[in-house]
Amino acid sequence: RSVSRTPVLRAPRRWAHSFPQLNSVTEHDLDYFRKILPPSAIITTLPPNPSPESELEPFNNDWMNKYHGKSTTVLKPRTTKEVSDIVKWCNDRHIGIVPQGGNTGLVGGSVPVKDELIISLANMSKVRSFDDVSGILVADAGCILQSLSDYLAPHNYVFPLDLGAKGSCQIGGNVSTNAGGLRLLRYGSLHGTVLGLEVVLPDGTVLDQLTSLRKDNTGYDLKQLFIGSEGTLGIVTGVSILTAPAPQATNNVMLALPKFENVLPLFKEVKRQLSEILSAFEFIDRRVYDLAIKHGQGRALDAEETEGAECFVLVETSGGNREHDEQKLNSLLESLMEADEPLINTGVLATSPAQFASLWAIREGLTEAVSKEGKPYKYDISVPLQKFQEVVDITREHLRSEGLMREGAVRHVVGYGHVGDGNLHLNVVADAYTPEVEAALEPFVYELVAKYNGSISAEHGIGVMKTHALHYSKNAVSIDWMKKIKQLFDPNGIINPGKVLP
Ligand code: FAD
Ligand code: 2HG
Ligand code: ZN
Repeated sequence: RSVSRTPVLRAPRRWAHSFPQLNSVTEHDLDYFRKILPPSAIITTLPPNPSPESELEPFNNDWMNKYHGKSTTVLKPRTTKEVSDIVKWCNDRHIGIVPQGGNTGLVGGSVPVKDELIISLANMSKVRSFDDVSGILVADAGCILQSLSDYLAPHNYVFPLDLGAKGSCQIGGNVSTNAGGLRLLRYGSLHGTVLGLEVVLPDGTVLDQLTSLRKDNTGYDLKQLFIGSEGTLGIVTGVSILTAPAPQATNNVMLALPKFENVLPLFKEVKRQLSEILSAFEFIDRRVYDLAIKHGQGRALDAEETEGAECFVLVETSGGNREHDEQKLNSLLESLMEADEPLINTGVLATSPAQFASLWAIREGLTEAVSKEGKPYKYDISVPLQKFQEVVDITREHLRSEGLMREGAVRHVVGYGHVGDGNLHLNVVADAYTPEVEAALEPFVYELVAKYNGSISAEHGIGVMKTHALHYSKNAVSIDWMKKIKQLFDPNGIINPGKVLP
């Protein structure tokens, strides 16, 4: 395979980092928090009764253990009123706040930069209402995604969002990151499915936009500002969302491809033949497939079946009639296998619920597999589909030319992602997070993305990881208006300081 020339590096345009002047939480603040919260909702290392540091650790360190905060205090309010009282106090006292959901974010947005107060939504986890005619669900922001899916199942509805972190991530965190996930191809983004939000603004005011209307053209759609703003404009406390009728039949098949070049013609053919029942089309390169198997994510396909495969595609169908869907899928497989120049080596069709789950486990387990293998540098990018493999190969070649593809530095460069959404997850698995590896990767990867007119964040967000690189995907006028919006909502800069904006 030919590897294109590496792009010419330009010096990164860095904005001065604008972390506001903020105060630390004191015993005086705790006296106030104790008036509104029970002892079980406060974890603090401050006197007079300090909790052990270990209790704060899961809140101060992110999922990858890459970003580390130094917060002394975590509060777990139970109601919107309690959130509002805490935020108002912090705004008056200029105390920084980090809103935290399941802490599964992958860009360091959910942990403090310094010693900001952490407000965890974990104690706000009730379903407020569900209408089984419209499918509209209203829930507290701290509801865990999996528990919402479980709640909907007996009503024959599904949540329009699904992702590997579903066992820990919260709907408030999903909305705040505008999470994409595995069902976006079918149900679209949260910008479309979220109908209303309840948000505590940085001065403590409760913005109640928790409507359950499908249509509402009454001026500015304020809720959209909070979807994907990563907790920098307010704390989401309630979410109203349109869920979908559960499909009557779901099937999946893992396709092994001899070469990457077949992915796009395959995508075209799969879309043409499966049309309305296609619900996922996920790309997995060979190296990351092998890591998934090595680290026990899903059951390995037959070695013979995967021999010579350069990559894999997981296709899922969701439809209304099992017989009809299976017929479509079978005839797709037949036509693919019988073509003069087959696009696939083989396809493994799930024939039982356990096999269906196991095929998904391979895909959903990739993130965990790379984390078990080493320290992953994650680049969650939008690039033209035909460039997916090129980006992975160029990055590997670049690291090789820098002398970093070796033991003690970088172990693997892998790619996987949501083909249907044009979203590649480029993961560079290193032995450790080091300035040397980071300097080789950044701005190299961002320059590459810019060359393809892509986005430096397709779904994980900017967090603290990419604030300095925002300009690769947003022009100066856009960044200027983002700053004005931040200033308008949060003039004291207390909510999630140091995140998103340069
Ligand atoms: P957190 O990590 O706690 O927070 C994320 C950001 O949102 C932070 O900036 C935080 O301050 C803010 N925030 C959290 N809750 C609130 C709130 N109530 N109000 C205001 N701000 C808030 N992401 C995808 O898009 N697609 C995927 O397929 C996907 N798969 C993943 C798989 C794994 C195994 C892991 C570990 C992560 C994955 N992610 C994925 C990333 C992550 O799960 C999502 O970003 C998720 O939406 C974060 O939710 P959370 O509750 O964990 O939020
Ligand atoms: C996924 O699609 C998630 O699995 C995580 O967005 C991607 O691990 C990653 O880089
Ligand atoms: Zn993803």
